[in-house]
Amino acid sequence: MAMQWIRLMIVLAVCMLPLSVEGMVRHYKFNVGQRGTLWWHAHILWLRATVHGAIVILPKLGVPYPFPRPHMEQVIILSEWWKSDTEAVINEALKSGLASNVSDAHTINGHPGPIKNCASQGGLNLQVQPGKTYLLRVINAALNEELFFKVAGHKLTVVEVDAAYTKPFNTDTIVIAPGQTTNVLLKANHASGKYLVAASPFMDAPIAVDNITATATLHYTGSLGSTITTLTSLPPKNATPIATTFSDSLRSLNSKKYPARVPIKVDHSLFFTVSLGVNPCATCVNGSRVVAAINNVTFVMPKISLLQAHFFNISGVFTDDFPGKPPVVYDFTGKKQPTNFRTNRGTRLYRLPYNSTVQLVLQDTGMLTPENHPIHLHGFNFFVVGKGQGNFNPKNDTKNFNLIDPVERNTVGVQSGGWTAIRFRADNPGVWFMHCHLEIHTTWGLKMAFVVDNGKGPNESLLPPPRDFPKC
Ligand SMILES: *[C@@H]1O[C@H](CO)[C@@H](O)[C@H](O)[C@H]1NC(C)=O
Ligand SMILES: *[C@@H]1O[C@H](CO)[C@@H](O)[C@H](O)[C@H]1NC(C)=O
Ligand SMILES: *[C@@H]1O[C@H](CO)[C@@H](O)[C@H](O)[C@H]1NC(C)=O
Ligand SMILES: *[C@@H]1O[C@H](CO)[C@@H](O)[C@H](O)[C@H]1NC(C)=O
Ligand SMILES: *[C@@H]1O[C@H](CO)[C@@H](O)[C@H](O)[C@H]1NC(C)=O
Ligand SMILES: *[C@@H]1O[C@H](CO)[C@@H](O)[C@H](O)[C@H]1NC(C)=O
Ligand SMILES: *[C@@H]1O[C@H](CO)[C@@H](O)[C@H](O)[C@H]1NC(C)=O
Ligand SMILES: *[C@@H]1O[C@H](CO)[C@@H](O)[C@H](O)[C@H]1NC(C)=O
Ligand SMILES: [Cu+2]
Repeated sequence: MAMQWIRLMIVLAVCMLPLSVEGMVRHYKFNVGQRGTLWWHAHILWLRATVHGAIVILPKLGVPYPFPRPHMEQVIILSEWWKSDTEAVINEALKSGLASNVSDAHTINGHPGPIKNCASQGGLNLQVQPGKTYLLRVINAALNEELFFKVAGHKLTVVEVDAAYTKPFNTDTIVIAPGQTTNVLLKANHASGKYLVAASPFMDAPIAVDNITATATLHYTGSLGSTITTLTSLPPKNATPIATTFSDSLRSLNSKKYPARVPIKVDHSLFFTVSLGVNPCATCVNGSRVVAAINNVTFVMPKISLLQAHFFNISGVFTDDFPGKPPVVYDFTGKKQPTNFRTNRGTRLYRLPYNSTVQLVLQDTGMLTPENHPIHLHGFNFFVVGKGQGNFNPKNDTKNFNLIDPVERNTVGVQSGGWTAIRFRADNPGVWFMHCHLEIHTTWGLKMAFVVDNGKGPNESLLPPPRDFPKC
């Protein structure tokens, strides 16, 4: 619960930086209810391009991993290199109403690896010993790009995503969206040598991406030669089958010790379309601007925080009438899209009673273009109970939901021209954003929030803000 105010304080601290807080130190206290790899990042403007880092939460002392203990662990943060100030990039895009520029390179732990027109010789050089197993904690911190991640000559065993254990499975390639984390075991099963590590973009819509592959090295101790084993192939950027196979392989561990507590009874059954759109804009290049929306609502950021408005009962900041269904039903993923791409603008939230259960079907549409959207929910983990191509069919698709061992996570890709169904229990009171983790889409309004009411007594209620909470 305290997490709510912590997030808000970080946001406020960042928004006040240019004014007066330079040099100020804040201390945050919170209980950690999870373990695994998570990350922290700025949530206003495009500051998270550089304001981010890993949070590694180890199991309780004496509690082993549910997989063989790795010899060593390594955090791997995938991100982007921008020659321009990212604020200039998004401001330029908002002024023109068009898509933003893409980054200039990708990075692995801050380095792109040797690329054209870049003097950087440094880069991650992961030292390994033959026969040993390593745990890589991979985080995608990029603003706008989903990534493939591979290591030449080695299989990766996925054991955890978004700080939830998975049934282990082997893969050549992991697919990771902004916001997601993936822990993999890597067995150093060669005697010697150097092997290429690579991160390259995944985009299966006709949308520009930064197509520069970031590289690093896996280096067997004592291998002196300069030859490096490269990858025989990198996935093409539109390698949908690789992405689908990867996401279809993910399952909760669902062991006795780590059960998957999937809500079986659903209190709120919601259906949200996830779309791009176009609204008029007199000063924009085309007389219009590209926007994005959930159920045709382009989210408008309020002037004061939603959590403050909720806690202090400040009226006029938001309404709690977010539509639980699309206002117009059509063939969402069909060729024939509405000719009118306009959206409504609003600061509308969906209200949930404490401890109620939610089933949410996220449906991509073909407005402007179908596209993969990594949707992130704050405040809760959810279970991905189903997914598919085309339009969600309640009769046929619900029957095939996995309610036994669906993957548990906090960010899930809604595939291009398809749907994804998630379930969660609203047992964390407060106001919680749900948004596309592609920063450009969030900026365009692809977000909404749930307001979760208090339950009974202090344990089920939102904590008050700390006394020294800065007032904006
Ligand atoms: C975006 O890209 C265009 C074309 O390369 C360039 O002219 C412009 O300066 C870039 N904008 C920013 C903010 O870097
Ligand atoms: C990468 O993108 C640039 C600019 O969009 C394009 O000119 C180039 O051909 C692309 N390269 C590859 C390997 O796809
Ligand atoms: C908007 O303007 C850009 C750049 O001038 C152009 O490429 C694009 O086709 C235009 N889009 C629409 C919907 O008019
Ligand atoms: C806000 O309204 C609720 C419900 O009426 C009330 O219980 C609560 O005390 C109010 N909070 C504040 C800070 O006024
Ligand atoms: C979305 O809302 C706009 C503005 O009210 C309307 O013109 C448009 O038809 C709506 N589109 C859909 C798909 O609901
Ligand atoms: C939430 O609901 C579940 C299922 O109805 C129940 O078992 C659990 O005790 C409830 N939790 C709280 C904190 O009320
Ligand atoms: C649903 O399933 C039934 C029977 O399995 C099948 O006849 C029907 O075509 C399916 N409908 C859709 C929309 O897929
Ligand atoms: C609140 O939680 C604490 C710690 O979990 C527990 O000791 C206490 O009994 C709970 N109080 C109520 C009213 O449930
Ligand atoms: Cu998106």
